Amino acid sequence: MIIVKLGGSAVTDKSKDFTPRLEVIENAAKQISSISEQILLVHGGGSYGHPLAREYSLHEGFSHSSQLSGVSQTRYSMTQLNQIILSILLRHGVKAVSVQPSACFVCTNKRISHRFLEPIEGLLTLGCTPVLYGDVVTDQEMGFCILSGDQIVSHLAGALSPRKVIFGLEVDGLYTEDPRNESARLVKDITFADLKSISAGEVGDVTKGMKGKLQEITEICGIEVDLINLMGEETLVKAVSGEVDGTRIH
Ligand code: IP8
Repeated sequence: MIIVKLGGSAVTDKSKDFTPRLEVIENAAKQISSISEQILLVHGGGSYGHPLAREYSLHEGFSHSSQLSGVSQTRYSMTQLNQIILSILLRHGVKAVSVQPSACFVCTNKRISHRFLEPIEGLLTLGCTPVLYGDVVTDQEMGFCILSGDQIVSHLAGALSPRKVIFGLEVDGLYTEDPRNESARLVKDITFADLKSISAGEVGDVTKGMKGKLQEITEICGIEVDLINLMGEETLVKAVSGEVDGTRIH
């Protein structure tokens, strides 16, 4: 089994609220439909999750009842993105089944502390492709919090021991520094121990962008993690077959 994260910056246009990148989702779905190995999918929030979460300060937990409308709207919005992705996967013949993360995970101070994985395990046993996403979940200390798709991936990697984990991004992989800097170089191969040497940015997302992603990847230690560009042709299929066109972390 392989866990694949469809990054929110890749599957949505982050410059326009509530705008999916249909061609990127199509490209991913087409590749997923051609992979015979079992896949568990998790997608990020992009412009369906982060602007609302920021507007209502959902990442800071409950402080005022005015935030509750933000909880409802963000949940609703993430479900809409999830349905768009599901509809494209189904059209490509993938046996995709949506799983609501806020019904499977509870956090304490923003980290998963309780989980109910039987529905996910059951779907995998049947041969289905569970599709989870970053969500607003109950937090036993903070009332609620934002649970990133990346934390879901690292948690499920620990619980379900996939053969590998693939993060699909809107850039080619991990860079030595912010890829917008001219001096940034793509890292093709790196060990978990050397990840500390990478200075990643945390701008944009309520879940800390690439910096947050690297923190979660560090937790996966022991299972190969590949970072690929989701816009690239066949990058997902190639990573599954071991030909990583991006960054391989081991
Ligand atoms: O894009 C965040 O998930 P991520 C989800 O995987 C929300 O960090 C609701 C902002």
